[in-house]
Amino acid sequence: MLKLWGRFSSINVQKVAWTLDELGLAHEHVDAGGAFGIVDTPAYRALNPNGLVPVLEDSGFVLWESNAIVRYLATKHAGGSLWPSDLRGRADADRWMEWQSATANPVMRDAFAGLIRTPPDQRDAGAIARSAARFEAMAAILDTVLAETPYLAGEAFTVADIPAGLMIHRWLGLPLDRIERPNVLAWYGRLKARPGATRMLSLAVE
Ligand SMILES: N[C@@H](CCC(=O)N[C@@H](CS)C(=O)NCC(=O)O)C(=O)O
Repeated sequence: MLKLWGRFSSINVQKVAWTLDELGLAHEHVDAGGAFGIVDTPAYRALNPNGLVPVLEDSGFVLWESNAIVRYLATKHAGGSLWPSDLRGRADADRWMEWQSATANPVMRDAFAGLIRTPPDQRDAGAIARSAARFEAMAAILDTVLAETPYLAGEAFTVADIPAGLMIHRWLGLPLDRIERPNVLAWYGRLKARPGATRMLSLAVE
């Protein structure tokens, strides 16, 4: 039986939940992290010594690191489609997952944390504005790629689209002015139309 640990306000937990939904995999879910706590208990630390979410359990096999979990699930249950089987297609999809977590998402962090998780009187307007301005360059990269292909790694939906799709969902939910990105918006519309995306792409940005 699959068991997912982690609060849905975490984009890293959302990646795993969307993948589970996409693959139609029944699973147990336990809210953990943030206000839910749990992550500092010895039992949780035995699962993930980092005390972070998400964690996936698969019949005794324990895995943390959201991208690794997504790749594990996609390989086990959708090898060849969500996780392409040809080397270059797979590397292309993998690249977008790493780009989202290592390059693009950190750029948005100050805008997100400032606007969503910080009381108005404690916000650093300069840091929010700088972060939002820098993220426009990330959105522009997506818009350029998506002018050429309907999905990030080509003609078909793959694991590449999940982290970046969630990041854009978050970006579109921030109360700020954005440069219009028609190709990003069209792609986001395609993602939202997927039954597997409904639950995670309907979440409020919090
Ligand atoms: N690289 C890790 C990062 C995990 C991470 O930083 N998780 C955050 C939420 S996004 C967390 O657990 N924060 C502490 C908490 O929620 O209590 C991954 O992708 O799984």
